[in-house]
Amino acid sequence: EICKGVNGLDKVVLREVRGSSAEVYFYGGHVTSWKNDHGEELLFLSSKAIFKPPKAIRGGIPICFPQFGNHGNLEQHGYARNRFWSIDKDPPPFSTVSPNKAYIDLIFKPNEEDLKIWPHSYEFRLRVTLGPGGDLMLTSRIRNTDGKPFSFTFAYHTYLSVSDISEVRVEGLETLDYLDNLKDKERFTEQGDAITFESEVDKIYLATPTKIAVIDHEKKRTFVLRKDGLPDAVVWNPWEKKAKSIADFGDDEYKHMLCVEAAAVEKAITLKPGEEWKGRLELSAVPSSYRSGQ
Ligand code: TA6
Repeated sequence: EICKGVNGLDKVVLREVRGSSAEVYFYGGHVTSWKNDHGEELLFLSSKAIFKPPKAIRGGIPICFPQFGNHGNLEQHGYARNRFWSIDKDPPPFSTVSPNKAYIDLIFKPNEEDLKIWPHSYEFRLRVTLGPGGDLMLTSRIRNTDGKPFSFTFAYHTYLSVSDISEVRVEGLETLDYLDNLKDKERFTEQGDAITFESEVDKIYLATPTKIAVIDHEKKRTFVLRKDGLPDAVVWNPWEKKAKSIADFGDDEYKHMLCVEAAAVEKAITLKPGEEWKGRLELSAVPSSYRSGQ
């Protein structure tokens, strides 16, 4: 249902019969909550998140579009997360939704101000779906409604909630190449076993598999990210010093979050007039008996 969220900003609450839920703010098309059927919050949201446009909400799943990062002429991560979206009343047929799922269709189109900073017109449709088992799915469809081609980079900047970052392991990115954002985007190759965390990490993994597992040892919980149309994956934890320098990040909150972001960064996506791109992210949280190899 549609209701008032923080600071009176409108949000949509999706509920699923077995008790799982999700919340999406019209501001930014921003998922800020995803709870399992025990009511446990699975996404990280900073206690200092500022729900006040034009500042992006710190946590949940910010949408980075039309640019990921700051290597372009736009502000960091583009502007889709800093705009108000609306309900998409006549979405083109989606092939992927069965009736027993709770979902909302949002749409964003640039206004003349937006066109001044990024001179391309498009329609960005976002469907957020809560599946029968409590899985959370985000499907973005971006159509070029301009007279000329354009290119963009993209990320679902997902903040996962973890009990203790030093007890978290990521499987699925072993041996892959990555660009290290902390070393001027220099290219390296990841070592051969699961990734663990003991300091700041800001890496853009390239040509990643469709499935990535994030294992929270303490909670005996594994997040499984499945993605489509998004070849890269960004892994970010600011650690203590960087977190302290971010105003809307609580001092020790870095211990309880990990960003694993399904993204298209290394190679920008180009759309010809009339063409549409689709980028899907599916999140599930399963008991840790799960092995990513399955
Ligand atoms: O996704 C990692 C990253 O690019 C980091 O470099 C850090 O800047 C993070 O995004 C947060 O960016 P934001 O603009 O949301 O503060």
